[in-house]
Amino acid sequence: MKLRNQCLVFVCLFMLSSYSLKKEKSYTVSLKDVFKDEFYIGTALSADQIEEKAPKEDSLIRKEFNAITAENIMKSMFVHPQKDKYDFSLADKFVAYGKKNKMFVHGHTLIWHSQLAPWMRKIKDSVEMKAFMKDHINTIVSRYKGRIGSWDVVNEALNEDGTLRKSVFFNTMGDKYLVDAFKLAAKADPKAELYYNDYNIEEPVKRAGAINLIKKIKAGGGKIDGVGIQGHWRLNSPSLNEIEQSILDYSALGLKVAFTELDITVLPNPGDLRGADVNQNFQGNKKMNPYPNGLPDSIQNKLANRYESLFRLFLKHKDKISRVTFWGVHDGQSWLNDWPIKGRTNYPLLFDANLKQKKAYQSITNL
Ligand code: 9MR
Repeated sequence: MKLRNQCLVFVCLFMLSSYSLKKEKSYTVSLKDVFKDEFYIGTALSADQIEEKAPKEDSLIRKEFNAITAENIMKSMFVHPQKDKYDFSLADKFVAYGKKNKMFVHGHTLIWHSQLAPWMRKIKDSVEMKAFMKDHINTIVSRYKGRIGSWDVVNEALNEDGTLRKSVFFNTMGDKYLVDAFKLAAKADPKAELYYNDYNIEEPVKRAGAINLIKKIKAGGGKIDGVGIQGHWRLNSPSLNEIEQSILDYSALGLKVAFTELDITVLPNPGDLRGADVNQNFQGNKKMNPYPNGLPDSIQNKLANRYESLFRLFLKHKDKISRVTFWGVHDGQSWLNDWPIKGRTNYPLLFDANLKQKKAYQSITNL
């Protein structure tokens, strides 16, 4: 009898503990766990986040994401401010942060016309440019060999019509700089995955330009492993068809596809105002900043539906997609609060400015 009672107590305890475990599981759902068998779920980190300055943000980052990109601190002007001077203080912390938290670390970015140090803009000819690229790429990539899993080797080299941007790289070396950049990166870390990264390259005309560029790199003997579609998108565009066709087209070239800077603006864009003068000053114009005190439910729902349909598409092509990275952790830090108009309140991500999950978070994790 005593034994029977003991057994009963044991069974009850077991049932109770497995119930509370299950309950806990539903609380600890996270983006990275939900998609762990499909692709990495990444975020861009600000300098403060790399330095773990806000404990609440830090635990959210560690709970939700398994891949990181530095939003700014690895760009040329910060890591290579003068010809003979590199500054890796924050970049080292960024890479250590990823290692400590067992995250995939992505390097952004080696060759980009923007956020260059002033001295780089003065490079005049191909001899100087070649020497710069060799030193710059080799120094940075070798330093993190085996610790940075993939690199945006070249960022935003294309104009909207698919032609090559007249950057300081192009102006000094012609299109040869593209192949050279990929060769130099592969030499410095043969195992790192090398990406071409750009925005709007899901749109047909620019996509054709990107395909040409990738073919050119391959034909010249450069190693390129993937393409980064940035994904700075809107509620109604680009269409899912365009995005799907891009996934198919790029992977048909033998490349991995990553969505590298995903966010969705919910605010009007001066460019949408047909006939409006884009040079007009929209700052302080209430029409252009319609939700300063919170996002209405109707738009919150639209955002959730948009994210849901995007992730449905990503899941459909999970075999071709390596990573989906959001451009920031929460709405409060998004660059879209200041672009294309300064000082607005935008809502492009999955967590609001108080770090609360938005409906879009649920719509994705419920998939
Ligand atoms: O989010 C970045 C913002 O803080 C910087 O001010 C801006 C400077 O150009 O760069 C932003 O990030 C860009 C990224 O590095 C490349 N693709 C476009 C991103 C948004 O502008």
